[in-house]
Amino acid sequence: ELSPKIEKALNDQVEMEAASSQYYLAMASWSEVQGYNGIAQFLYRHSDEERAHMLKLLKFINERGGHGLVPALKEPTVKFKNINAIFEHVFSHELLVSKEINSLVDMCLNEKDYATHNFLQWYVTEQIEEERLARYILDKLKLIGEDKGGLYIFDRDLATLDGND
Ligand code: OFO
Repeated sequence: ELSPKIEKALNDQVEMEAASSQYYLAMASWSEVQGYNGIAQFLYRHSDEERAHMLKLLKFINERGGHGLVPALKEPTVKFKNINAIFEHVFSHELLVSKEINSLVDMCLNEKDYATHNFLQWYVTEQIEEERLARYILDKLKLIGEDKGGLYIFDRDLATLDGND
């Protein structure tokens, strides 16, 4: 059984994942409108992944005798300066998510909730991957600099880039 404290913390994380999904969706839509179709595809996929992260949490809460709550969400940022700004945003957002996951893990240990602690290991691993991917993309953008041809190729490559690259 989940303690009310852990249930509340997990529901807060449901909200964070749902908000992440919305952020990525807004970035995807902006990129598509600007003509960056490959980047948009990458971000649409990422938005779906965040929704999956949210669902996994919500179902776990229910399985453990709690109630997974569907949160109200604020409108995300919908306009961006450029592609670099998008991926800097992605990176700092993922660092924030990692921090939240870590404090959840910490709370589970303090509360001796080993079942939830075990469940959260999936998210710990996922965040390593998310940070790595965001860093990889920022490094590529640094290499590209102001080179328009480079950005064109980057956009094309992102259409098929996934977590395993
Ligand atoms: Fe981006 O990993 Fe969930 O939030």
